[in-house]
Amino acid sequence: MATASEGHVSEEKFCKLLPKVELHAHLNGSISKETMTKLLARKAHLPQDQQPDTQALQQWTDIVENGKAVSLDACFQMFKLIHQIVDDTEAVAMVTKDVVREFAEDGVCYLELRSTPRDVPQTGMTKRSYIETVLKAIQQCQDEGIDIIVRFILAIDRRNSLEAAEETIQLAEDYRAKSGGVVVGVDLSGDPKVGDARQLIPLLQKARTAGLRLALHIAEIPDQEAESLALLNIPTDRIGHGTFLHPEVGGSQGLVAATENHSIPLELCQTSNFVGKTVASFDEHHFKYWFDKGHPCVICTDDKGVFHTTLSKEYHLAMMTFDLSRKQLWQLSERSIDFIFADDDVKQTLRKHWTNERSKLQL
Ligand code: 6MZ
Repeated sequence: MATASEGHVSEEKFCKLLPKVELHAHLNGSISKETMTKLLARKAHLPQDQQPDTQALQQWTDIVENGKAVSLDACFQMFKLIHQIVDDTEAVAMVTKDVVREFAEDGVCYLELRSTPRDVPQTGMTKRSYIETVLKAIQQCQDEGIDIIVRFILAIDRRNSLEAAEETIQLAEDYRAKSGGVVVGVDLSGDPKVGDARQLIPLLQKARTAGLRLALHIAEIPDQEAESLALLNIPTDRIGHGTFLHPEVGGSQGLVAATENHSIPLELCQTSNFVGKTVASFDEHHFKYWFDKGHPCVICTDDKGVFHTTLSKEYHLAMMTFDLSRKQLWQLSERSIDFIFADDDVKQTLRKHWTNERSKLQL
């Protein structure tokens, strides 16, 4: 795990040295520029009409690097493009190892990666080989001494069928046992404009009863009151985004009450929401609403590659936007340990590490 050095350091450096927990990171959204270059090189031999749209990738990168907002629809176009490039187990292995290493280099001590298992018949990749490749890559990172604890969440894409969701949950149950607890839960994500997640509720309840934890995207866009309420009341174990839960942005007191009654932590991704244009400016981010209430908030990246961010940058952004002290950032990162899906032994290990690091940061 990253070790803090002593002395007076800049706020940026402090955020990097701060031991951190990342709970909302989509594998294929987290691909760095360096890894993307390697992935594109693997496709260079293809005939022109089968080449990935590098121009679209470049345009996106230019816009996001300049700090501009785009749209949520454009984000989903990017994922489509990335999936065309990450289409075999060799690519999945490379991506997983690079992403884990990069989070570790950013001072992340515990990472929950989530990803949607995919079949690609042309390359022979199956959902099972996809999952096994990710698990093997995580193990290899550990064998190589990369100092980070990693857990894996299988994602359901809301675009896909009920049968596909059922299969993912079955796979999660299966690999939870086979992986010795590395697979910890199920995510529900994908384009929030597509489908109605209420049809998935019996399946999600069954998954939870089987011991899987739920990290569900809820209220990422406005006007989803009934769906959001139903997902909150399963209850979900964590909320992805929750941008439109509170009344000030068109949510409702009922949604806030459900979130508070079940004490459900929110995974908050500032840059993602700004670039996706679901929040108009950083200071209007719903972090403030929930943080001011003292409600559990976890700062996360969402898609560090697509949104050109890091977890350190997200902490720094919160610090600057909401005028948080170093001590408050510390408390945010330390409290995040309470909301991880790994077992109590891992929580104890992390808490000890935080205690050891604290004095080095002069807090
Ligand atoms: C909803 C998102 C997302 O699964 O192939 N994903 N779903 N909202 C978001 N906010 C921007 N960002 C990423 O990673 C890419 C997939 O994660 C989900 C989408 O389903 C996307 O296709 P994996 O590793």
